Amino acid sequence: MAASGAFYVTTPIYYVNDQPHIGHAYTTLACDALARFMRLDGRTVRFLTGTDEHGQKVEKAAAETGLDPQAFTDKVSRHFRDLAAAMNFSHDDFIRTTEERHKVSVRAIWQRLVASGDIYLDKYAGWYSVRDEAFYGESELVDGKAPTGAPVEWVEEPSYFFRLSAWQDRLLQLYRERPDFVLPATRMNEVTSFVKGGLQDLSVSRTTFAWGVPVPGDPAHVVYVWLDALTNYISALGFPDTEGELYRTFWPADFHVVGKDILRFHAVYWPAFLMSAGLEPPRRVFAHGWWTVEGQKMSKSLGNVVSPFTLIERYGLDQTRYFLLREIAFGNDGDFSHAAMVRRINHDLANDYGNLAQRVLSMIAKNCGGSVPEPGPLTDADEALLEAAQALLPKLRTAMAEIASHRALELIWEICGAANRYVDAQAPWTLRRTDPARMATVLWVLADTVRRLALLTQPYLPGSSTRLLDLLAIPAAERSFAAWDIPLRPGTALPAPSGVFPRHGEPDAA
Ligand code: ME8
Repeated sequence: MAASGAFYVTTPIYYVNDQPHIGHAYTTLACDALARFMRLDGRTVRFLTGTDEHGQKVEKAAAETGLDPQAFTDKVSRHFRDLAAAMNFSHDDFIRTTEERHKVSVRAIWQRLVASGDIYLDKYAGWYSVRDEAFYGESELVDGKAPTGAPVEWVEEPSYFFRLSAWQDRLLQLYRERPDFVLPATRMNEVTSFVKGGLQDLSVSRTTFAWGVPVPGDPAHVVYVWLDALTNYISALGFPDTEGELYRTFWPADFHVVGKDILRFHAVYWPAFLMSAGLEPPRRVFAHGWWTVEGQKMSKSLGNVVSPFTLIERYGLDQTRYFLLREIAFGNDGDFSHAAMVRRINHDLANDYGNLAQRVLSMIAKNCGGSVPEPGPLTDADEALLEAAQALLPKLRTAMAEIASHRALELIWEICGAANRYVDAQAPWTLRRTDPARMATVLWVLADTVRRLALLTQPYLPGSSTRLLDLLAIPAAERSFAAWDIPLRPGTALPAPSGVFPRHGEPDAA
């Protein structure tokens, strides 16, 4: 069992056949927000991402560029690391399946599957989609294509099989015992009915190409890329050393976060492999939805692939993070459009949050000698705002337990709205002349509310939240959730205020 307080979250490892796009950025961003939240909340977090570098799809992409697969994967994998840096991801480890530590782990899990009697040699004859790196039965094809729309080719070759059929009952038992094994709940139903429909044994080796981990004892075969890839989640914890610190602390993973396209691999095949290998299955798999772009499927052939690098350059980093996390409910599908992005930047970030902080900080700079004002007795309106802000943290904990960053942001913005209404109602600019002591109280209430908002926006908008906390002179030791109830100290000198969320110049409407 994972040690109490430990929290392990993983992203899919991305194929290095192509450039990263917003879909890839999105999954890792969701995990980043979750990892940052849990760290701020005092958990010992391990956050893993990486690249999936073996298999026919990558071998083919390498051949098309004229590079050998290793040189090609070195090059493309770098783009994913660059993306992680550009997006300010806080991963603790980045695994590549071409690393020796991973190959050792793949060989070890293979041997465990052999030892458990679940591997046998036979012959595969059927359809294969290189794009999906998946086998399809005749009855699954739709108009001669994979159900995903990917082209398929006929494959006939000697192959090792994994006795997946033998794991049907154990899988159904796992789903019964842990109804939140797959989230959202609708996805759990999909998985359960797929398994109830009956499981075929799974081909787990290939012989018609060489770019992979050779099967121990039979190097004519390479391990099927999905068995290879899934194992990354434990390779990165030092498997096969199950007594090592990392494995003991972090396995089983709290969340494997994936797109809905690869749920079956994570919720059916992976727990079956693990149970067969005598290892614990992960705690939960979250399958999120799909981004389209201006109403269309994102694809190279349509030429509408959105690059996260371009978004960051055009709109700003935290603006991009905010849009992706807020625009769609985590789990649902959603649409990217520039108009929607500009609306979010100007309305939510510039008008609501940025303007609140800027108004409060500049009034304090001008009217309170540039230091945190001293509050007097509190009115009902003051108490109401302070209490509403105080109540945010437990609500966010509930939302983030299901990776609902969109909900967390909605809740934060509700308080932002309440604070803006409070400023208007209290009119501190009038109090400046009529009742300066009352003005000081109002500005203190507001500044402490901004402190709480900035503490809570750290997981989602890390750079901007740090700037806001700097503007409030919050010491480094008081930026975790442990400092939630340590209020702003009157008299603390504040730096000169500056705007944190500029408006975007382009028009809102496309
Ligand atoms: O499947 N909307 O890698 P991959 C949302 N190597 N998310 C999207 C998306 C979109 N339009 N497009 C991609 C693989 N994604 C395997 C995984 S894991 C052991 C091996 C995200 O490069 C989403 O998370 O095809 C999806 O599951 C993943 O990218 C697929 O990445």
